Amino acid sequence: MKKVAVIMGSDSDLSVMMDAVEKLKHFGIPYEVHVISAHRTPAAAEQFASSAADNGFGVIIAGAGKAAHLGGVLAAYTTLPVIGVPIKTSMMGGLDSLLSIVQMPSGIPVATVGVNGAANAGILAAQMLSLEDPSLVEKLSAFKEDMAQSVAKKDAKIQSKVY
Ligand code: RP5
Repeated sequence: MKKVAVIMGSDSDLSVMMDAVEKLKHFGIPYEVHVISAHRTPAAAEQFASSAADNGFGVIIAGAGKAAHLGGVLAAYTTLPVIGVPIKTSMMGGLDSLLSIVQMPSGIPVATVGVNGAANAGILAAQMLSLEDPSLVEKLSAFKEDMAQSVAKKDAKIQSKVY
């Protein structure tokens, strides 16, 4: 199975990005986690992205905050799909990060999840890899079934409170 790269602009993003890591672990997907900054280490960003496909990666998840160019820069150097995770910020609540990631000019898409939506980035990466891996399709189906059962339990639980 191809690997997923979980890249973040700073170690201050790690607590959010661990939600993606947890999902990759859940689905049994191999991964690597690195701090690479579009602004502070641009050469490393180019090097990582331009060699990612040859190094066995199938998807890149990129988490960054503020003027969050990491996903776009990585996407510029690879044909692999890149999923951007806007990190919540103290000044604008992550709207700055969200718009920096989602408003890519035509030609270099970055699939963007919600602010701090790293869990969804992990699930989306699994769905992308599932196109080539039937075992992941089964795991994703089971995941959806578990969620449905969890909602059904919540529905049953509130019944005694509302009548
Ligand atoms: C971005 O700037 C990082 O992704 C992080 O979300 C934000 C702040 O970084 P630090 O100043 O905490 O290193 O590049």
